[in-house]
Amino acid sequence: MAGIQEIAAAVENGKVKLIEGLVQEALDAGLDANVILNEGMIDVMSIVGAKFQANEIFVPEMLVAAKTMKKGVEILRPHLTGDSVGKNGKYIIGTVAGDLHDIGKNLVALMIESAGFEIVDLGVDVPAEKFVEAIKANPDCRVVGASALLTTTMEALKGTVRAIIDAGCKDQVKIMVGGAPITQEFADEIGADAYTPDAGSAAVKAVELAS
Ligand code: B1M
Repeated sequence: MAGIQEIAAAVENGKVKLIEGLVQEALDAGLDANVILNEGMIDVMSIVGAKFQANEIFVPEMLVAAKTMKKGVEILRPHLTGDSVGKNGKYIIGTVAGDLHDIGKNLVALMIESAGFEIVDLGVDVPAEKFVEAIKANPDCRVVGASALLTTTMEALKGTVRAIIDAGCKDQVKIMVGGAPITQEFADEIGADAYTPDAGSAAVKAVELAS
């Protein structure tokens, strides 16, 4: 039976071909999907990041670990989402301009979907104007989320919030921000309505802001 440690090792070492089978085996054996996600995948990405910072691995290894995690999350997806999709309206989400990281953004989207939202995912490297266009094209959307993973893209996050405010969209939507370098202080400084540190708390906050 595949346990958390095998899954964690597969993600860390980028075993893309093995991950789906390992995750399925763990689920079949009764392991909780949230435990697999948190301990077998999210925690491992911190280890991968630390190894990258220490020059023990490089971008290709980081990329293949990310790909492996994404494949694993797809197997977990049906076990993490509920069946109430859309009851809280739409939620627009994207990673800001210049930033290609999407694992965290995708997890936030997954949790928010499971909290009853229909997700409009703009993807990665999203210019501020695209957020504004999407908000205007979806008048039934009441919450928008923007993610930034690099200290260098925190400015783009600031620009995104500014663009949404300047376009007069604040009567329609509340703005949520997040990502590893983001803090409550920064969120307040740039005029966002909410900051949450992780996907679970983002889903709780989204429901609160939509109601
Ligand atoms: Co990059 N990378 N990366 N990377 N990468 C980091 C972020 C880094 C911390 C690694 C390190 O040095 N330790 C570092 C940033 C340093 C800094 O800015 N201070 C870094 C760097 C430097 C880079 C490059 C510049 C490397 C290079 O090319 N020399 C480059 C930049 C590319 C670009 O974006 N322009 C780069 C590239 C990449 C890959 C493409 C190889 C790959 C991304 C693949 C992908 O996402 N599809 C990658 C990866 C995998 C990482 C690490 C290892 C893992 C990121 C991750 O997925 N974490 C990362 C190290 C780390 O995070 N420790 C690192 C797991 C994920 C679940 O967590 O994304 O934080 P996270 O999301 C969390 C919360 O932040 C929060 O909830 C999520 C789930 O709980 N959250 C929100 C996120 N968005 C939210 C939105 C919300 C609310 C909460 O509301 C809307």
